[in-house]
Amino acid sequence: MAMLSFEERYRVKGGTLVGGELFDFWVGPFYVGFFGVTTILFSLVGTALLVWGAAIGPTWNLWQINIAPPDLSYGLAFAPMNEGGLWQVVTVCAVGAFVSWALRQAEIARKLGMGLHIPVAFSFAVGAYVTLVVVRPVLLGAWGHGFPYGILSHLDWVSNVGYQYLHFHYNPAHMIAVSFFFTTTLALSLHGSLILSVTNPKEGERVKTSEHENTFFRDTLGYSIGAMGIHRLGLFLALSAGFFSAVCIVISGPFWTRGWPEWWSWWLNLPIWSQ
Ligand code: UQ1
Repeated sequence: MAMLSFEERYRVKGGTLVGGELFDFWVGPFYVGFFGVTTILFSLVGTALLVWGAAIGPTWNLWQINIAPPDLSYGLAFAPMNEGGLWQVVTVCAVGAFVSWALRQAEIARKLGMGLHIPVAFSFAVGAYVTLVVVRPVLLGAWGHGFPYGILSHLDWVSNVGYQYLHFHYNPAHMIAVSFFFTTTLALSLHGSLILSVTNPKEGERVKTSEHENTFFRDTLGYSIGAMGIHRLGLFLALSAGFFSAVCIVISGPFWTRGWPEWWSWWLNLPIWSQ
């Protein structure tokens, strides 16, 4: 893509967290920076290891390729490469690449004098992944509790772990996470449709303003959250969805080992039901 004329103005020096001016340059449209270099290195090594894992494995069928974590008997030790060690190194590469990507976002935001909202938001997604493959396995005492890297295999893992707790939909944090996911889609569909409805007038008509946006929701609901408010609400809903997803899996095992339906016996055990 050709460099846009206004990009020159934003290609300012500084804002780096590591490396000073050494990596403070662009390649085509992409800002590099120290963390651009580390992102590329971790991604290339991680991807190459996944391909190698597929090559020494039984299939090239994209759906069935599986890079599994070590057996539970290895605990938190290093495993041989062909017995889960590959999964361990790939996990290091993935965490390295994701954290590098967040820090590159932070450097670009600092360079442009913006808030750090984007790297903070992305960190919630990274946090959810790290909860699955590092925090929960460490709390349970074995890397074997991480999920396998494969399309069908990771689906099987989710299904199996879900059934270990009999009925995962009874997990209260899972309920909260699902509610936040649905509410996020509600908020974005309301916001997206509202913005398109005011900015796509019929031929010859004027684009409508925020007065129309506010009035629509005051007429409909008696309340408008406002142009800034809807974005704050959207960010809160989306981050909460990711956060409670991480909570719902990290409490399964480390803090609750029985079926999730049984957790609700606290309700039946309330003293108000006894005579
Ligand atoms: C809203 O009130 C609002 O302010 C004008 C928007 O901003 C453009 C919106 O996108 C939406 C969806 C709403 C309505 C949301 C609530 C929570 C009342």
